[in-house]
Amino acid sequence: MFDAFTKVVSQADARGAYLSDSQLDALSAMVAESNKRMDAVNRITSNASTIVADAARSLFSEQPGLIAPGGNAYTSRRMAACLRDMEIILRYVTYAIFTGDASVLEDRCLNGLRETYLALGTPGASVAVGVNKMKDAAIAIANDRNGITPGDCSALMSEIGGYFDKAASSVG
Ligand code: PEB
Repeated sequence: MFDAFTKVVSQADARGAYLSDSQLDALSAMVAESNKRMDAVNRITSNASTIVADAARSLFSEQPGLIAPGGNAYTSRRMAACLRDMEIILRYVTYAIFTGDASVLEDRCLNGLRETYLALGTPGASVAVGVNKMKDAAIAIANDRNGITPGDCSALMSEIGGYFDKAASSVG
């Protein structure tokens, strides 16, 4: 598991090189902007259950077969597993945002997830739709300009979007 700093150290060490100017510049820009990152993590974390529940409701209304008899989210046990999975994915996305690196998400959550869903008969494409809905909700919450001094959050928002995209494409 890397964060933005250890990732760069590992890359430099693999070349036996000192940290390059561009690596130092990128990390110092990240540090300078880190309040935005922490605010985004805080906002998404404190709205996590709403993000999960709304995304699941919307997924089930678009794909009612999932909660009909025979559907992969039918019966409370499977519904609970489904909500839990979405919560797990969102939690690892918040870790990736916090560390500025996708490796925690990749290694601890997404690695083998497609195969798990194949084995369970869980439709990965539907999970991907749910993840995309969480992405839209999380970005809307993290990028909400109400009540704060608005700054340029575009790079951070696209980074956040990238983590959700990685999760969606690894199962969908
Ligand atoms: C991944 N999900 C399920 C299982 C596992 C995961 C390992 C099997 C064991 C269990 O049931 O608990 N676990 C999960 C995860 C990590 C982990 C992400 C990462 C660290 O450890 N069903 C649907 C929807 C979708 C869904 C499309 C969006 O119809 C999910 C939610 N996952 C779902 C369901 C099950 C499951 C298990 C319904 C139960 C399937 C079953 O038992 O038949």
